[in-house]
Amino acid sequence: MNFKKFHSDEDVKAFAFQYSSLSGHKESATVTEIGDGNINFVYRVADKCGYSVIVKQALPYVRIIGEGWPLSQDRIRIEAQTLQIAGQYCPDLAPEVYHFDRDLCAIVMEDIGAHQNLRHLLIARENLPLLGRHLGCYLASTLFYTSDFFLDPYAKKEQVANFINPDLCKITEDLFFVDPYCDHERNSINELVRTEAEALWEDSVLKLEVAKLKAKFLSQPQALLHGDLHSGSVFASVEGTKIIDPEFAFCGPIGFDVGSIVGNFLLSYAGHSQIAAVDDNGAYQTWLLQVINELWDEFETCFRQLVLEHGTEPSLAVPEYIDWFLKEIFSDSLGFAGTEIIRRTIGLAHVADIEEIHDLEKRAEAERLALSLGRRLIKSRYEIADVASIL
Ligand code: SR1
Ligand code: MG
Repeated sequence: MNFKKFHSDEDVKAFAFQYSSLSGHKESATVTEIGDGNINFVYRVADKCGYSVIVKQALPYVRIIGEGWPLSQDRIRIEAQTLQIAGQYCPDLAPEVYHFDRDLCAIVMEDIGAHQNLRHLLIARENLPLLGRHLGCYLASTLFYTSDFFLDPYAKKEQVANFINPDLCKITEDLFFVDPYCDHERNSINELVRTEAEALWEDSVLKLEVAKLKAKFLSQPQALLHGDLHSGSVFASVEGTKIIDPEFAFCGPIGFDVGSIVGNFLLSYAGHSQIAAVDDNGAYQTWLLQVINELWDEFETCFRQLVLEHGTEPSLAVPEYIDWFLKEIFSDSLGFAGTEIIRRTIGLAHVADIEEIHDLEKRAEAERLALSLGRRLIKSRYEIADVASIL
């Protein structure tokens, strides 16, 4: 394979110093590889004054697998441009991109070091008072401003073309909608829940609903999605929230982004159902549900307001249409949340919220809850009228 790779810390430093405000001698700067994701290489470069930036490089394969799983490097261009669009509409909620280099397939961006990985925060039962509202606001803004409600029809079609992302979409198409519904070799199934997994493979009503959701994913370019909005793509603190890592971005169904993150809160809920070390009488689980409630409420209110105040397409700004549209998005979100929950429980990529339960029987209980929640969300998504009904 012919590609450019940072071969040493010196290469990473040179790139970071050239395209950021790092100062002082390069020699005294430090480079730490901090990537814990599946796909890319991520470094923090810090100068002597304590200022730091993040460098991310995409190689033409999946990091954790190697050259045996090739992947288009165009994903990093897609990530840089998606971050820039998010930065335009919600500057406080996305890291700033300082430079994107097509040749090196690398980005230099703001270090959001004061924030921590949301998945770890949820496992540690941290309360984040602004989280739900921030996520709802991010979703409403990024999805409204990249949809037909706002963009001129020519610009919208250009956007669809610019964010064609076949390799990354194919990962989602397989891992979300195919593997968990059959005995696929990529699946990773706790033997204690094999019977429950097999029950899903036999459930033809469920498979029909999953097919409908997949068809939406394949053919409904409603807006530019983040495309992989799980709790590892969110960094948070008590004061702030940053959404990172949109390399799976493409124009798709809005409910996919909303549902992915809602699914992750419910996975955390399932995990906490079995962690008895801290007996809080379910208070943390109640907080997780409250976050989902706030997220949806903020998303709905904000999206509606954006359509009414900034919508450019009069035929879509009809109040009854907006009501209908948001109802559809709600049902889609529940369905996609269900697919995220199921694929993270018996598919390839599991989540620490459940995987870190060391007692195998307890882990299996959490997995059973996740599978039944996921199944119910997918099958009953049109009967669930509002967030209160899920809660
Ligand atoms: C091989 S990629 C597995 C998962 O990691 C990414 O973050 C996406 O969620 C993908 O499905
Ligand atoms: Mg990622």
